[in-house]
Amino acid sequence: MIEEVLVRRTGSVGHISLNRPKALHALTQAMCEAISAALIEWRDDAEIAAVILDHAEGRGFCAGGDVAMVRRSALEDGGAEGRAFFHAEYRLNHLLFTYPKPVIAFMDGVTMGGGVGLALPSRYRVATENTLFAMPEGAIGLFPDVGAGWYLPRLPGQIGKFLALTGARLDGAECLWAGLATHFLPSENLAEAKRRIIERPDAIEAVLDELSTEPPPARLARNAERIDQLFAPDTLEGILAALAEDPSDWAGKELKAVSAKCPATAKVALREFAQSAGKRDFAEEMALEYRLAARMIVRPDFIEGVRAVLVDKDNSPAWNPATAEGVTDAMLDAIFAPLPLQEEWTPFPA
Ligand code: QUE
Repeated sequence: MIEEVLVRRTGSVGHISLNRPKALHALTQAMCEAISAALIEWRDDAEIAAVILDHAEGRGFCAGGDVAMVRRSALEDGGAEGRAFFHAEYRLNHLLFTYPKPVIAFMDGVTMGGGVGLALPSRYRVATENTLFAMPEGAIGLFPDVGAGWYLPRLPGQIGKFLALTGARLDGAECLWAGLATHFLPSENLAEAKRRIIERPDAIEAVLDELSTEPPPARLARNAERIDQLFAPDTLEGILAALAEDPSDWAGKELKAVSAKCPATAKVALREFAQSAGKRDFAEEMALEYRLAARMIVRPDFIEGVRAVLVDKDNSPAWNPATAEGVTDAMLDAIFAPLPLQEEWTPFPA
């Protein structure tokens, strides 16, 4: 069997490469566990100074998680296998967030959902001309997870709400502008960057600075002002109304994007983000997101969303509730409620 994660050490640098090219390196539970095991081993290994996180062959850094499996699990075992996957994935996200050594993530291609959860907690996040970044969960009736409730509300202005509600895809220049990436390198410089990092793991920042180039202008910067205006309302209804009242083509296009996404996902995201400021630490965020995942994967919207996007690929999901008004506070209360104590998410022991 070809290993879905390649793990090796070169000198004093640990090197983890996602290697599931047929699925754009979307994460499985086994991949999350293999990455976590390597990171835990290297955390306490005095000879390891830094960790490189990239993908092996083919396109894409990481397209997300194995949501087709999660859907099957929801249909066949009440979501047990799906919850086990998210538990393992969120432990990995938290391990990266709290990791004491520098991790350099190379976002050289599709970086969505689960890939975002690997890249954003990494100290150095390298975008390229191939980077395609998104939190697209609204298209499948899931919710912005893998720590999105921590990162997105901390982006400038209303960019985080914009990304969550529209599923907008950002390129590498936009990722750098928004602070999602720390560096922009042409992909032709990546092999040299990794070689020099392995040679000088004490000089990562200098290596990346030196091999960086000026990115093209970020489209997102031009739209930031209207994003901050139109996505300012606290409610989904308010944002939809603001977009509908704006006569520009841009607002019309974004209104269509938001309206096509799952209304329950959007309202879960808004409540998740509103609670973010009150979080003391990232573990608290992941415990909340695990509750949300446990509830969302067994809702009909998730079954339907994955069907429409990944199974039948007709891209015409029928959401239920179909409108913002249909998603009530009582539904959200049930989705956000604590799990029974033994079922709550916990991080790896420190
Ligand atoms: C929205 C999503 C996901 C998505 C598409 C969306 C997602 C995800 C994948 C994905 C893509 C390719 C694969 C795979 C999964 O697509 O979360 O296993 O091979 O993981 O529109 O949220």
